[in-house]
Formats: sequence, structure tokens, C-alpha cells
Amino acid sequence: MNKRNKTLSKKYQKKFPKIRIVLLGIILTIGALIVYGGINSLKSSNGNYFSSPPRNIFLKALYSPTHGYAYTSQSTGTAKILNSGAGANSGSGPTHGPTLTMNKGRTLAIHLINEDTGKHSNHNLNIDEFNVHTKDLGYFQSQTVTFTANKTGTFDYYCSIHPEMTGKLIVD
Ligand SMILES: [Cu+2]
Repeated sequence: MNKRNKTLSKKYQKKFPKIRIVLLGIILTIGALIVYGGINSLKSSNGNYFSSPPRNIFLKALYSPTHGYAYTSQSTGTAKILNSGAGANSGSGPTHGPTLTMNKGRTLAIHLINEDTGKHSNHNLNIDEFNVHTKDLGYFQSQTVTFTANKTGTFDYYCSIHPEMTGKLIVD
């Protein structure tokens, strides 16, 4: 090794000591894991990857003495809601949950929370055509289901525990 190479090698070692290389390796690994997890979380329940950010819908499952068990809208998010569910209907009897409208190809994230302060019953949410099924949520539990509206039509969402809990999803 000539003198010049020796100095270069020393300089190199100073600039990139082993510990830094190890740290860089760790950081790159963590970065790769984050990217992988991110991509995986973009996969919706019916197997499509999102091409655009999901639209968020917040639904509450609750019990009211006048309307019984029902879904109501917690916040409209960016999805269009044609009616506001319980409370919009006057009188008593079962009420329909908010009607959700979506353009085909968009991804929907439905956030369901059980706010059944009246009965503390379990609730779930299903849309068979899009393979959407939450678990049975206990009082104050919540779950988000995400799916891509990849076919047009009018679809029912419902709670399998309470037949009167239904609502419509329109994809056009
Ligand atoms: Cu229910």
C-alpha cells in the first residue's frame, strides 16, 4: 500500500466507521418494514389495492327507545349521505341507516363504533357483496372495514344480530 492509499483508507474509515454502517443497515431495514406494512395496509377486504385514498364513513350502532336498534351517521366524512338515519325519521318504529353513495372504483373505509348506551348489545356490520364483515363489537368497541366499490348497484349493509339494522350503499 502506498502512502496515498493508506491515507485514503484511513479517511474512509473515519468517514464510515463500522458502527455507522451497522446503524445505516438497521435504519434501512426499519424503513423497508414500514414501506411493506404501508403497502399491505392498502389492501382492501376484497383484494384490491387502493388507487386513491379511501373515503371515510363513521357509523354508530345504537339503541333508541323510539327507533330501536339502528345505525346512525357519526360524521359524513367525504362520502355523500342521502339521509341521516335515526332522528331523520319521525315517529317510532325501525329506521334505516344512512344511505351511502359511492362512485365505482373508489375505496371506502367504514368505521363502526358500538355506542349502544341503551342496551349494551353487540353489533356488527356486513356487506355480503364486498366481503365486508366486522366482528361482533361489544359496547364501545370499534372496527374499520375497508373495501373497494368495484361493482355498481344498490347493496344492503346490515347487522346480523338485529334484522332491523339495515342501510343502503349505492355504487354508481
Ligand atoms: Cu346490531
